[in-house]
Order: sequence, then structure tokens, then C-alpha cells
Amino acid sequence: MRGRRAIVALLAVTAASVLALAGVGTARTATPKVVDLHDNYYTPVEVKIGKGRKIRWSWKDVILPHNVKLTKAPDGVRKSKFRSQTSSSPTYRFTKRFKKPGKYHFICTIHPIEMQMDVKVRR
Ligand SMILES: [Cu+2]
Repeated sequence: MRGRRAIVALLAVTAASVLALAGVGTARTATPKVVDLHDNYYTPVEVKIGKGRKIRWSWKDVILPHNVKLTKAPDGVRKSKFRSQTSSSPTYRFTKRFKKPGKYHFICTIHPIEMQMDVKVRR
């Protein structure tokens, strides 16, 4: 009886680790890469992601208004879909999924010189 209980416990632990291992890939693709916005910069300014992953722009400690606007993108990408609101709220967030591989360039239209960033989406 004791031995059997131990085996059941062992099987449960094994199943849990297998599920955890299997979940790693899913968690990685589901978790957005985060880009922070400050006065007046994005960080990081270059992000490389796999196809299908998301980026979340997160406004941090801002007093000034900022936004995210796509200015260059691979063919077929609708740039108007990648445009955040202009916000000075330190809790504002903007999340987008990148389905097409290639190079993307973003600016803040309020600070188009200081605030620029690139996203590279792998095939
Ligand atoms: Cu800005």
C-alpha cells in the first residue's frame, strides 16, 4: 500500500514537470516583450522577436504626453493598426502582435527625433 502511494505521488510529480516543460514554449510566445516609455525615450530602442509575438509599450513615470506610431513596416502591414493613443498617463499600455517578419520603425509623433525605435521580427 505504501509503495503504491509512493508510485502515485511520483507519477503526479512527473506529470507536473512534463506539463511545466511543455508549457515553457507557450508561455514564452504568450508573454509580450515590454518596451517602457519615459520622458522622452523608449527603452529598449531595439527589440528582436519571433513571428507571432507581442510587444507591450508601457508608459512609466511620464509627465509629458507620448504615443507610438508605426512609420516603416514590411509590405502588407497596415500601419494605421499600429498606432497608440497619445497619453500622459503613467498606467497607459499599448499591445500589438507582430504577424509579419521584417523590420518595423516606430516614433512618438510628439518627440519624433528623440523617440524612435526598431522592431525586428524573425521568420
Ligand atoms: Cu514622446
